[in-house]
Amino acid sequence: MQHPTPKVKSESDFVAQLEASNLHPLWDRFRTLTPVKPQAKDPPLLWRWKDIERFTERAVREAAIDDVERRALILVNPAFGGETVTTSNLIAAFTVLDPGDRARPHRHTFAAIRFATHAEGAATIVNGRRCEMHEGDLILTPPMCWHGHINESDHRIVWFDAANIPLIRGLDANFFEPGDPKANQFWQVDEGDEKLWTEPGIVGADIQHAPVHSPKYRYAGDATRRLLAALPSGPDGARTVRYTNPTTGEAVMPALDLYMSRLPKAQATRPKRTTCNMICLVVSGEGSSTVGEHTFEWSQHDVFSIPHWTWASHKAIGSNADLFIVTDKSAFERLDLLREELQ
Ligand code: 1HN
Repeated sequence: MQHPTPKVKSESDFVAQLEASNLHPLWDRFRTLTPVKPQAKDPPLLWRWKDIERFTERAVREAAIDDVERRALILVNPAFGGETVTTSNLIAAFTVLDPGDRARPHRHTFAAIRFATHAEGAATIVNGRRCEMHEGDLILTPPMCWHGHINESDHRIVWFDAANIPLIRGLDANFFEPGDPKANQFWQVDEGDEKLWTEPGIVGADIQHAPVHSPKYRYAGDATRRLLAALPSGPDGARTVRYTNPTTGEAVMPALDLYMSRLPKAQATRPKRTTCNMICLVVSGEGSSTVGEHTFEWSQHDVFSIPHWTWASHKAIGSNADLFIVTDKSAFERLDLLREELQ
């Protein structure tokens, strides 16, 4: 399907005169203004954990935590021409903290998350609640919630981060507030009100909460793994968990939406494409994915992107594989722009 060729051939001096008066003729711009379908700027890309890991040592030596806001290595697709973008609307990174490191408190309007890969002994404090970071735990830092990180273990810690910074920058809606790096009381908290949201299926009848994002900040890896083991397969052939706001059953945040898929071994999922964007972290297992015209083989802690409106199919090799998936799907739902197709 294409736009019809415009029948009007405008005199070029007319277009030039319009332009000089800050006017554009729609008939001349229609094709660029309204493409007939989404056209992702980026081809899909795979970042191998073993290539990232070799830089973590140097990052610790060269960037003292007290000199930097966050010690994160961001995954960038060169198709964005040097912009710090992983795929449209989203960025992913790995954060490195040495024993004793504290990443000072701050808050911002973009939404962010951490997923614990090698983070045993670390904690993220979110709005005065201490969230432990055991293997496979997900920690939300929703818009404008204060958060800081601490490594209280005797070993180096690495975790996976994701955020919707490119979306918020595109809207020019970013606000950022640094916290007080010397405020010791920030770190001296326990799980606090996180206790109100840990029991599945029950919530306090008289608890007030702002439903705009999840009031629960920590999603335990144990619980996710239990549910994945119990779930039937979905229409694409994978078993998929959506992380939800326990007060609404909807996505955890209005513009960042999170999933975990368990791929059965040796059976490719049905190819799917969607208008939203995805970043996949390989949590466990090995396998391959065909995304658009590219096929990637991946193993634990590799990361790959699925740009919007690009067919994607995944296959585990040997045994099951789990993919943690970061998307902007809830933003597309709210704008009534979500379209999905399954082959
Ligand atoms: C971020 O906001 C944090 O706030 C950590 O703790 C890592 C990596 C990329 C983009 C934003 C944080 C990040 C990040």
